[in-house]
Amino acid sequence: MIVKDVSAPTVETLRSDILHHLIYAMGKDADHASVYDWRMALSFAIRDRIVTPWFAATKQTWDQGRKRVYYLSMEFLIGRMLEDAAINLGMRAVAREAIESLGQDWRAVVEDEPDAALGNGGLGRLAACYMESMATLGCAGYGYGIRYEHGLFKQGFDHGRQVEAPEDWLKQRHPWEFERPEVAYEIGFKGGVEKQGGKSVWHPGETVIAEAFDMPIIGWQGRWANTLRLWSAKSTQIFDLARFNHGDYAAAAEPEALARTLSRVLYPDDTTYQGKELRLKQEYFLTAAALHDIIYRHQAAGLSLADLPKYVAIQMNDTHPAIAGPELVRILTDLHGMPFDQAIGIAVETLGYTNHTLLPEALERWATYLMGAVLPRHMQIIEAIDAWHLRNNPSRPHYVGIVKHQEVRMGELAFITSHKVNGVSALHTELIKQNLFPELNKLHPGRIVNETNGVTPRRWIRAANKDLSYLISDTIGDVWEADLDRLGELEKHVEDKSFRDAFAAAKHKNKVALSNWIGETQGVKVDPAALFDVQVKRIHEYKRQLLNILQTIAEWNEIRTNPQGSYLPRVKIFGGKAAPGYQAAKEIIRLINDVAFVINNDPYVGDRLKVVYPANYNVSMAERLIPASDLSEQISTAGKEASGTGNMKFAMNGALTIGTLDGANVEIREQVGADNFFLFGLTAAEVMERRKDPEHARHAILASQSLQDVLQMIAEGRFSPDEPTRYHGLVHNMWHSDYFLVASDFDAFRAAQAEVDAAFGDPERWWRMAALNTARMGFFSSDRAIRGYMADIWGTESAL
Ligand code: 26R
Repeated sequence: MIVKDVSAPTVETLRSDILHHLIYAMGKDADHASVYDWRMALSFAIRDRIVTPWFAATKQTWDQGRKRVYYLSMEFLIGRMLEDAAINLGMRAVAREAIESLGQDWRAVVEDEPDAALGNGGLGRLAACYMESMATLGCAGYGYGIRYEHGLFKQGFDHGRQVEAPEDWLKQRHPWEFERPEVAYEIGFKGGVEKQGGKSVWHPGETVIAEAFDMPIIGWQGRWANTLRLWSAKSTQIFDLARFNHGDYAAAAEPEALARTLSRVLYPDDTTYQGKELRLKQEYFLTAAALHDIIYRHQAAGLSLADLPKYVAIQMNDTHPAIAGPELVRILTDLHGMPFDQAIGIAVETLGYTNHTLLPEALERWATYLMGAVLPRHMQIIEAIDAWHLRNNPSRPHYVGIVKHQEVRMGELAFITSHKVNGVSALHTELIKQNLFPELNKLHPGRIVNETNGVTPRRWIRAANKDLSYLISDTIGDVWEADLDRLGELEKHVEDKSFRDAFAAAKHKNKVALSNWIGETQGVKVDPAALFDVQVKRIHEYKRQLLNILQTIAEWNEIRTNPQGSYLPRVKIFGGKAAPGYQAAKEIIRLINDVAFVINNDPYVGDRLKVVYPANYNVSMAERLIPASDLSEQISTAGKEASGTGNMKFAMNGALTIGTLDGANVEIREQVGADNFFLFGLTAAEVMERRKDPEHARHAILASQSLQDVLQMIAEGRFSPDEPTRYHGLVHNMWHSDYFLVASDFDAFRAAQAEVDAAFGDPERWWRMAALNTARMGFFSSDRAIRGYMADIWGTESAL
């Protein structure tokens, strides 16, 4: 077991460390330091305490010849690091006291840190939770990603419309990374392939350098730490001096600028994939740099390449790094002379593939001409893998290979080059088997496994919800952070009124804080006693924010037509970004903002209904909203949401879910109990059935007077008086297409919302339900998920 160096420092030591870094790293004295300077000094003081366990963990991994896990992901949506690091090191209280003793405000310092937003949504945030859990569990591993200069765009609203601005997290120093200029690999693109005496030699036409930046990821209580290694692109050719001397300064800098575009921006598109050469290059850039690094390390340890699967497990986070299969085969055959059959065997044993989506438009496919142009040798190898697979497996009637209709299908490629393929919730895994890869599943029974997603309780309960954390620790002691099943011990306290009161009080405190923030930043006054009904996630038609806002309009109508009725006050909170090119999603954003304006300014309504949509939802905003939520909206069309992870964060923090039988909602409902979950809507099977009726939308609308009224109002321009036709397209689509079955689920959704009202109106009942949600969510810790990966896919054991 590792020696830990995390006995929290005293306030005095930390204080003097902060001052030391302020002076010697920031070059400031206390009288002239800005919040930024203080944040840096504090971050360095905390970082110093990560380094020892980090070195120790790395050394132990090598000394013991441990198998290592490499998690390849185009996205890591980390958010802020300072407070999380302090918490995992057990020194948040000390850090806070130290910085306050220096006259600084803790929250101001913490919130000065920009989010590391190197991801779009679920997939990227999952990767961040998994890195933290691997470090907590002592699973020796590395994350590999891209050090994007600009993370996910910043969202603003202009008259309700989304506007995008570039994100700039590296404008200031990033204290959590270590640049490793000595770790640099040359990555090739394009060019041609030459046959030399039976051997293939790729001569790239372009090359760039991948340079490593390392971030230590510290686990709970500092017992283990891993590395997140992010690659930054640099030009092989620094500078064209000849051109410079001729006075052509722009041209002289061109090679550098071109190379750098590779790690310039994160693709902000998590829906449709448009065949972008740059995206393919980014994917190869990440994958090739990672594989070079892995192989280098393996060989430097004196190990044979034939033994790679004994020491290395590589996980592909969706198909984005799926070029890993062909690249590994290329390295083993072309560069190391291994026979093809042995090389592909090693690749399959080493690789695993996690699928995160069934949406056809999000499944990557590359035109063979593009793949052939950008990666000519890989294109040949892909064809060889396709032929090898066909040779070794009986052909099946509906078999789909890797290359079809002049496209390379990355899902099939990833499947065929992996020993395990996993879905991210029980339902999703079933649908992968039945609908996505039915034939491959029959050829390779047992290859598809399920690993239901999880989230880290350190960030999502302990850091984000201090009051709930203290209540939990006071009630059951404090080992739950590393053993979330222990939350189950809360159950016996749920019948205790004083416990429920304390639970409600913690929630109320968070709601007061959120109300203040909404007042200050959104200019909307909300009542903390109201029901906080929250839907935060990427804006997508399948996630059905439209259903939610239509229901909001229906409630508003109800209040207006029957103003004497008694209504429980509600605050509808929305948050999320749309992909910049996704017009339908952007229209939904605008509608929500238009509706919010009308309702919030309606004097009849007063406190009974408010709609708020703070711009630029990100990890930090999630940490603010989720602990203050009463109701979690998880209302996707059944069969579309692979898992969801926000759904887990809400329920852990004592919000009740209103949701469909989709993704992990199914398992959440099983865990918390059907009585403590507001279920509505068609099932995945019913959705498929319903779509067979080409007029399902019209039929559903005609059956619902309230939906007809709502659509009529939108069509008449009640929410867009300056442009009454604004939503004609949207309303038309509701009547004539409605692919995501908003109309079909509308009445059921309203009925479920009425049940929510009834439950919230009975505080005894509500707080019992809410507390039971927290008590029964232990299963959804990312520690459980990572243990599953270690046992079922990676074949590794904890070093702790
Ligand atoms: C551009 C393109 C190739 C692309 C498509 C889709 C890029 C990124 C995505 C993101 C998808 C795969 C994603 O984030 N999926 C989400 O993964 C979460 C973690 O498993 C799930 O919880 C969530 O249901 C799923 O939508």
